[in-house]
Amino acid sequence: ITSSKLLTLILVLNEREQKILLGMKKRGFGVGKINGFGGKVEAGETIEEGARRELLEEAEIEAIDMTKVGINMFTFENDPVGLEVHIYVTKEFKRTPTETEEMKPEWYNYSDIPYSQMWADDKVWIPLLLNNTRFMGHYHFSQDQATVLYEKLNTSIRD
Ligand code: 6U4
Ligand code: NA
Ligand code: NA
Repeated sequence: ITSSKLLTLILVLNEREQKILLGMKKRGFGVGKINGFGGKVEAGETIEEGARRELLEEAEIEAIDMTKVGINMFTFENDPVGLEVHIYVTKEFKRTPTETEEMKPEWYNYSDIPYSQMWADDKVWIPLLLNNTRFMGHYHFSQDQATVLYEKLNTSIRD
C-alpha cells in the first residue's frame, strides 16, 4: 500500500424498533450494493464533518448523536491505493430519509440484513456495531471486489 483515501461510513439505527437504515448505491464505487451512507472526506473538513455532510447529501437527514464506532482498512489485489473508512453510528436524526441521486434509503430489521447484497466484510463487523462493540479491521479484496482474501479484526479497543 503506497497511499490510502480517507472515507466515512454512517449507519443509522432505530434501537427501539431494532432497525438499521441502509441504501442501495445508485452510482460510483460499490454501485448496486446495499451499504451505509458515506464518502470521501474533503479538504478543510474534519472526518466527522465529512460523515455528517455525506449523510445529509445521500439520505437528506441530519445526525444528532453521531458516535465513532470503528475503522476499517480496505485494500485490493493489484491496487496500491487503500481505503481508510471511519465508521459512525447515529441513533437520533432530524428530517425524513429520502431517496437521492446517490442512494435509495430503506429500513431493515436487525434480523434481516441483506448481507448477500452488501460488501463481503459487512457481515463481520455490522453484528459488532449492533452490539455496541468497537472494532478495527483490515480486509484485503480480490481484484473483482467479490471475495475477502485476507482479514484481520481487532475488537479490544478502548477510549
Ligand atoms: P463521489 O461520487 O465522488 O461523490 P463519494 O460519495 O465521496 O463519491 P464514494 O461513494 O466513492 O465517495 O464512497 C464509497 C463509500 O463506500 C464510502 O462510504 C465507504 C464505502 N465502502 C467502501 N468500501 C467498503 C466496504 N468494503 N464495505 C463497506 N463500505 C465500503 O461496508
Ligand atoms: Na458516497
Ligand atoms: Na463525496
